[in-house]
Amino acid sequence: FLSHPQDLGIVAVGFSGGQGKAGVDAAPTALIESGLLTQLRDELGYRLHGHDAVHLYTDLVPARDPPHRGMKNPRAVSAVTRRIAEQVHAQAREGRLVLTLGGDHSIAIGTIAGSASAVRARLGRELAVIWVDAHADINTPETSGSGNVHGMPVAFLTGLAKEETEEGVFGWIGDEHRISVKKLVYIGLRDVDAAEKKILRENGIKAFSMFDIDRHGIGRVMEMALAHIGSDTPIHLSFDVDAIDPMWAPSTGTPVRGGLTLREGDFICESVHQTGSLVALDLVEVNPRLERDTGNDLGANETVRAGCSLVRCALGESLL
Ligand code: B3U
Ligand code: MN
Ligand code: MN
Repeated sequence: FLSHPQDLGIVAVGFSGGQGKAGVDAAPTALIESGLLTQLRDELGYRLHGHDAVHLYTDLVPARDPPHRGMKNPRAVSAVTRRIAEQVHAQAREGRLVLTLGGDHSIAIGTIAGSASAVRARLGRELAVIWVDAHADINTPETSGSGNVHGMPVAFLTGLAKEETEEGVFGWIGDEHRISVKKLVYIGLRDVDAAEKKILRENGIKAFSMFDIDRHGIGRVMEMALAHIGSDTPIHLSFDVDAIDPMWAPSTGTPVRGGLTLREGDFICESVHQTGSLVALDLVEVNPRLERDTGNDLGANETVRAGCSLVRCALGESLL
């Protein structure tokens, strides 16, 4: 699906407004300083585009941003994700693979909106999404207990949550930005709200929880996940680092024990790479500050290191 598969568009997003903990905005810089982009260029042979800036989008954050339908920072998240959608779309329209370094997971409203619309415009195809996460992130504003938009992106992207009018806060999201619930697959779930379980059930959404991974093994789960999407379908992989067990990735806003091993995470990425259908990749929720501030530099460094490994695996590092 990529006309320039060795060209990699980079969107580095220092944004934390989809949840309450500062520091997730420092992730792109931490990932880049640990050598990620240099490795992608020098070891994996990618030509990089858009890598010279870490976007903070401070111009888009309004001074006053009171809750809307219970959502916290609604205008900031909407404006930032709208800009991200434009950036990702512009890179994807060139036929490049797009790598977005977050940022909290609310930014996937922008990344997936941008790649879904680009895949439609360029190929006339529907985008499939593989969402790797401890959480389902499919609350609507009305079902969310926290009001944090990083727990809602999938609801907006599938149209399960909508604004009544185009003037509404997320009214810029149109049909061209949306994905089908049929082309969505979850992997790694283990902390899903009751209302989210109902949404998953009622919409027949394919989900592989940690239970399924223990039962079948990650190899079989990836076969089933990719079979559900169907071969010859462009894939957007949205990877929340909290899918990985806190043993390897503790420095994240909402760590949940009992997660993927580092190898299982890498294997997911390798399997998606192997399809040849990957068009975009997000790595989100790395928060290097959380463990650093409690004096655990190792925890922060290990989390950054895990994130780098996931990205390299998705981009073909393990190919012999
Ligand atoms: N489901 C809860 C918690 C949560 C979602 N995503 C994360 N945490 N990282 C919520 O706030 O919607
Ligand atoms: Mn998430
Ligand atoms: Mn999560």
